[in-house]
Amino acid sequence: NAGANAGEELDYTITGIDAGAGIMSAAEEALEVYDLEDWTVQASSDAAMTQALGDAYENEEPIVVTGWTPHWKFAAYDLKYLEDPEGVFGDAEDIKTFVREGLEDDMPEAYTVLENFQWSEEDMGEIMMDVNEGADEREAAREWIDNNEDLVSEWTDGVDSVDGEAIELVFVAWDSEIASTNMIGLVLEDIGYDVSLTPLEATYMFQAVAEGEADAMVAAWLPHTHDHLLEQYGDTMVDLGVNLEGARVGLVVPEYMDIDSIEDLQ
Ligand code: PBE
Repeated sequence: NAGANAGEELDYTITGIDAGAGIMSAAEEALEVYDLEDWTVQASSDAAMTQALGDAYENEEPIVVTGWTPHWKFAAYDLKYLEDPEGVFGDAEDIKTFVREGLEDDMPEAYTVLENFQWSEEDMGEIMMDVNEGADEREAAREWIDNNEDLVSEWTDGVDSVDGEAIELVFVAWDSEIASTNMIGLVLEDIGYDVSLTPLEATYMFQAVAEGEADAMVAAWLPHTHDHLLEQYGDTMVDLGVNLEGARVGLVVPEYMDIDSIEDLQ
């Protein structure tokens, strides 16, 4: 009967991730919208959240986490999104690519690759799953590239090689973004760039690109999750479009819990 008294059993705690993630502010908003004033969203990290989820799952204990797709946790465990009748977490999300102003002139080859970059949830999932099973991030990305030469060559088609120019990609250490950023970083490396990958908090990721301190990011979740960051920084970034369609965020619980909706947490 896991879930009927989920609140008490869980100490009215939702297991969250890094405080700067958009899903954390959405979860706080959900507590207000659904009158869950007894509940708190506990900040931690993607790694700590999935650890807590795995531990609870093994013991069939209740747990509510801030969850999103694509993410390997849905392949590893039977999970469900809690229904969100008030639409606090928005509908489908896209993951988008943004680059700094001037990149097109300074590094047209990288600009073209980043503009062309688009893959699917399954693609990203393959890298994430390998990393979750213990593979090194870079090696998992390399293997995916080797297995998907046709798709990758669509992104690099007609792009000239470069001679060791430095390019910096910023990201947040969410499992989804570790996968995408390592992968596209390697593609840029393969055409000759000297690539650095810098993990930051979400706000600083946007800020770095907006202020031209970093060159690009492939980690903007829109139209909902990062809308506040886009509003703040969007005017001085170049939007290179969607790199992954059909992402989603929400509150996620194991299938074995008896609740189906955020309203059931009341
Ligand atoms: N996420 C994964 C991010 C976007 C990517 C859902 C944790 C966020 O909430 O900001």
